[in-house]
Amino acid sequence: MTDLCGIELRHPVINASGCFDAIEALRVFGEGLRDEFPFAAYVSKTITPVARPGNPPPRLWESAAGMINSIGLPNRGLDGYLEHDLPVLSSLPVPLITNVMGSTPEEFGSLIAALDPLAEIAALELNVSCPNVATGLDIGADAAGLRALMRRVRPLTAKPLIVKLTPNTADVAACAVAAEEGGADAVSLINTLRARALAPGASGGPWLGGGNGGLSGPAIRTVALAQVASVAERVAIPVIGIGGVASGRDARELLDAGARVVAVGTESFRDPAAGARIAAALDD
Ligand code: RRO
Repeated sequence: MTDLCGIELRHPVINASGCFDAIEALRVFGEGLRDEFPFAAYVSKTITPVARPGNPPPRLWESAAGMINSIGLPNRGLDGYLEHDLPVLSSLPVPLITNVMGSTPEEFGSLIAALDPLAEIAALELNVSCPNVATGLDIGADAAGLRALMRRVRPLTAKPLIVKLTPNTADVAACAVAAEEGGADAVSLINTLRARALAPGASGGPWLGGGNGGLSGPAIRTVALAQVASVAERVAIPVIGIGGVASGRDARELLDAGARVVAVGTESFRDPAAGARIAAALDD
């Protein structure tokens, strides 16, 4: 058993937000998925107060050893999440972590206040690190912004608050310390690294409809390892290590660097059962 801020996990492998659509997976793989659910907790895709269509296509680019996305937070908004997603996600056989994002501390606060009474949500993850919208990034890239955010949201819930840090900052450990001092129960890192893919041909413009995007996959694993190690040295709260994990060995390296839990992101697109495979390999 792994303890993540009071939540009991049957192994230390969870999904990275946005990288495993459990509702779609249930439709494709059937109810049997519940018996062999690949993750020890389920983290939802980020929700925002109001529904968003997401960025224009193209939204993905395959890079060397990775992928650049500019999805742009498409989601049904809080009301749509409560009506359509939560009933299914809360029926999964693992604890549910709901990932939220606002463009101001007040917007984060309105989401947290609305979700706080819901017993089916075990923890909340604050996405202060999406590279694909102008807002959000600023809050998470700087310790002062994180302190202001935590001051606003911490009093609103007793649920565990996980702060998902951005790697696109000069001093990620300082941001982690600010989150911890503000009352965060855990930090998760890394989100994607800001990146750009160029359109093929002569135009030379960005390929992705949203302009820049976020790089994920094996290409960022060693960056994640360095950032997780530097954060784990500086905070006492649990660290969720994310970034290019594709094997038990990759997961073990993040755990050895100080992560309590690891999250699988891009690898789940290649192998939807990756979480179970990686958790089993950790036992070997
Ligand atoms: O939706 C996205 O474009 C997105 C999000 Br919310 C995020 O946190 N990280 C990312 O790479 N893409």
